[in-house]
Amino acid sequence: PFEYAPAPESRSIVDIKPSYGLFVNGEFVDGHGKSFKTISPSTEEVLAEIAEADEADVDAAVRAARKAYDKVWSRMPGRERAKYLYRIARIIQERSRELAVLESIDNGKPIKESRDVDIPIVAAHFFYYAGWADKLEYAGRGTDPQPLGVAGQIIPWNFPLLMLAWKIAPALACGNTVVLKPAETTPLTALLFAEICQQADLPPGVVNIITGAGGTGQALVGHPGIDKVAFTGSTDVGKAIARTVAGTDKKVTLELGGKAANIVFDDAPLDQAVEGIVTGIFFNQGHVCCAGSRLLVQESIADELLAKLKRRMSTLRIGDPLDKNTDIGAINSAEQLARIRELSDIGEAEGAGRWSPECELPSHGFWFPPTLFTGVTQAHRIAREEIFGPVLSVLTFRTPAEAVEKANNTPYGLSAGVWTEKGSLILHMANQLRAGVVWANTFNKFDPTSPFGGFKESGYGREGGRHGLEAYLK
Ligand code: TXE
Repeated sequence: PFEYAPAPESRSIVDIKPSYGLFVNGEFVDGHGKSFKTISPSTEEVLAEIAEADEADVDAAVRAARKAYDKVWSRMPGRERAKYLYRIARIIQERSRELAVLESIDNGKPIKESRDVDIPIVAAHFFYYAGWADKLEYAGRGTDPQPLGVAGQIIPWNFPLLMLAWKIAPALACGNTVVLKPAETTPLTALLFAEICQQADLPPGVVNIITGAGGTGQALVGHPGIDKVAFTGSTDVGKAIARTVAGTDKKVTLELGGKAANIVFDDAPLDQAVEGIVTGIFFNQGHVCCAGSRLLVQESIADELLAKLKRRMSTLRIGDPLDKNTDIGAINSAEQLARIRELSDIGEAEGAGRWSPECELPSHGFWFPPTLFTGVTQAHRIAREEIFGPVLSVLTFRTPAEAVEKANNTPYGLSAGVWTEKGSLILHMANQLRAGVVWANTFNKFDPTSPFGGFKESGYGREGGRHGLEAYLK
């Protein structure tokens, strides 16, 4: 328990409407389908009624995007498209407090993360890709790359606005138009982004936001009018999407689950490593596809490292996402909480040692304490399956070869972390680890210039950086 300090960015600065329609062709319109409620995971309070797009709504959005593509956006010189992206980036900066508070309310993440990490990186993505828009000399000339057309984009709930930025900024820079579906538990910042598009005078139809659950996503993926599917979410849904588009000429990029190893060697600076381990698994409640959910620690330092880690975990503050001191916020949904509980109970039943610091959890909302499992073996389900919560599984190793073997012993391959003072060992590990990102002496660092994406069942295609443009050009 700790003293709550209300954030200056308090609830009062956001204007949540009682209900929201769909954003199609530059306007908010009523959906033909049913509606659903979005709730605050930290209080279980109903925030708003959200339209659920049906097939006719999806069709209207795709048609609007096609028209905008054919008539306006793909014909516009890159330097003009850049102006819109810069304008959006600046409005995001101007409205960043509002966006951060809304994100924390709808998602449950701590305000210091939405305010200092998510929203600044969102703006940075629009600035970065704005810079590319006039460097792509396509516009039908010669052999230069062309935009794909209309992109159908489906995003998850863990970084609602950041995933939107990863998808929309490069697509627009390249001259595509988009229909984006946010996750059903976190639609509010995407709908505020729609308002920002209006404020930026973005031509109607260039960005369309349709809300709904898996059925809406399925209708979007299956619509014959889209040229590209960009998906971030679970591996199961990613595989279903790949099956749906098989045999069509739709391009696909998939960013799926992970089970990253955070590997600590005996010469590592231990205090720094402890910070990296904590960031790796407790940042955003562990709702991170590249979370360092498996700690691989060299046997000779395991006891010392775990003692330090437990002390550090005991200082983590869990509670109100709008409190600027909060380190761990709410679990995003009752379903996700049930999944985390189930896998944690399985971990215990399979014989791993479970530990959490003493902490008082709020009486309303969805909460899970920071949790450590020791004595985990590779056979344990908590060592193999993505938990997507604040749960760390600890395994040990003796040699670098054993660390590589254990780290790679997973169907996933999104990221990994290495902690050692030896530069040669870092390079060796980076070459051996089958992961799209390998961080050295840091973890969960993101930058718009740097490509991100998976090996193996973590998906294919890259987002971010110059490589992120390839996903939106032919
Ligand atoms: O994901 P879904 P869920 C993992 C994580 C989590 C698990 C389940 O392990 O515990 O997935 O989460 C839309 N066709 N990740 O159930 O269902 C859905 O509406 C088209 C990892 O929330 O994949 C939402 O917008 N779309 C991950 C989006 O897909 C469909 C982030 C993601 O939801 C659809 C999230 C369908 N058939 C979860 N079904 C990461 N890679 O970061 C659902 N959707």
